[in-house]
Amino acid sequence: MMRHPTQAIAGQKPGTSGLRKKTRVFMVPGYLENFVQATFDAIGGAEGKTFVLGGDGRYFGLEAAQVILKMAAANGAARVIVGQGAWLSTPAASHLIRLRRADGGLILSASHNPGGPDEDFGVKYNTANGGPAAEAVTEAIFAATLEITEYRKAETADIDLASLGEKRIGAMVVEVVDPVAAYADLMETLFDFKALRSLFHAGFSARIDSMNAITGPYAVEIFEHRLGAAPGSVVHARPLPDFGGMHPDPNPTWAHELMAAMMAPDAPDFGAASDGDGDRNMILGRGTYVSPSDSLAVIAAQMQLAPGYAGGLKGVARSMPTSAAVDRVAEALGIACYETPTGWKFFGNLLDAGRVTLCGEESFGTGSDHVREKDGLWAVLMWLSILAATGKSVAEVLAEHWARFGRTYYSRHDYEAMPIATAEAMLADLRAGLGALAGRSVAGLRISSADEFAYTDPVDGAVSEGQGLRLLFEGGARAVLRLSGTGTEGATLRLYLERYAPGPDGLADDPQAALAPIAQAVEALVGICRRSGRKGPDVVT
Ligand code: G16
Repeated sequence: MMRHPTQAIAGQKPGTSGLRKKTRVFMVPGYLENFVQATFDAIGGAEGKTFVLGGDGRYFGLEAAQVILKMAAANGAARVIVGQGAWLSTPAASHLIRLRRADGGLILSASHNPGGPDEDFGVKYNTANGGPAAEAVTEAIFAATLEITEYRKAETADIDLASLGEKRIGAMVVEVVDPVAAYADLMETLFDFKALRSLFHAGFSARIDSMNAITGPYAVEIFEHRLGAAPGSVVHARPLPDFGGMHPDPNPTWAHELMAAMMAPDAPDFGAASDGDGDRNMILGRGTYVSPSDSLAVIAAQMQLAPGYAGGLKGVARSMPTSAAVDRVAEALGIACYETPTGWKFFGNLLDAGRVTLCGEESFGTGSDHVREKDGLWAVLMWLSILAATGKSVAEVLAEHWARFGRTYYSRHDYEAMPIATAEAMLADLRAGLGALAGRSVAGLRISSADEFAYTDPVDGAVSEGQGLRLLFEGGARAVLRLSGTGTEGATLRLYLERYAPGPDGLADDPQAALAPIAQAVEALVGICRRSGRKGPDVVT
């Protein structure tokens, strides 16, 4: 074991989901080491503990895994369970932590951000419940990064992570496991694989786009091998260190190949895309895009069709910027609906306390209490289960949902890589004027209330402030503005727009047209384009 003197490095503050930086920043000697040591220090040391380790296969992941293994050994860990090749999707890592009763896990990913030497890398610590560390833990990690004076790392050759089985670094066991098997088995316990096999057997066609990232091997095993989808149904199935140049963010902008295929006349029945680490999903039908907020609401309404959820839902939770579509389902079902800040970590306590079964976010995240992360392939299996049980198309399922509950038009507009000062000034000005907005009309819309979202965790009472600026308009339309906590370049300003149409008329409008008056009112008030010189958003979901 070697003790290495080190010095605090500024800026190692975990964001919405772990520490994300440019890969080259992580590659600077000592950078990763400092953060990992700070993590061990913040959780009371690694002595005698068991951890899960893996990531989405992106550039520098293997090297980072070797560093972490040597550091875990030097810090006295008893065992590290690693996915073969240092591969684990985020939901699979969450499952392994729970299944193996590990003390925690380290996930090597920058999620939906591109990968490669000039792109992004990230490290996230998950706790024993399988979920992202709560804010108290990430704050303790950040505090430890500021106090660090040394890190510990075993001086030893790299461990063979290509072959399965148990290896050792000194007294610590390194257990290399199949990254896919346990996760695929878990899915079999939640969904009726026999019914899904019959669906594919009857000629149902799907295009599952893994975006050259980690879900490839999982999707091939589950959809092609276990469910009998036609070979080749999973595209971009091989995880590549740079994702083959793809930006593995499952939204209409970045998953444009899939969008084009699904909007073509010969489109398959169903389409879906995953992100880098497999926790996000985008759902499509032939000629149909399902907004994530709608996907959450549809799943809430139909989840009991899957055997794992036949007993019904305890409650649902959504992040504040996610549309209220699921709230209407919760009301109809007579179950609780919680509104949390952005970040899956805020669902952890609700799931652990048994208050909710289903959680979701507008940022293409959906999941249940089977793990403590959002789970992209789970959402795909849930949609397939709904289609198999109802015999309906994606478009029909959506239309029927809107006819029953009304439609919540929804869109998110992202302005990426803005100068930080410009983005912060816009929000600061809006914040400063919030108190005077109620009753004011902008661009023909009257503001009924305006505030900044704060959250008190109903389980442990923890308070999170500054979680997004909200503008409510008369008639129930809403705009939310906040800065992303996951970007690595400048600031990403997110503008979330929504408007409820109760039906029966006006359920089939174009979402951007339906939301344009709200976007115009925000522009008049905040001046995102005016003040930044931008012509429009970079990403529209
Ligand atoms: C992470 C979080 C999500 C969050 C998303 C966007 O997802 O886990 O809860 O909604 O980032 O956050 P922000 O708006 O702050 O960028 P992922 O898939 O990147 O881990």
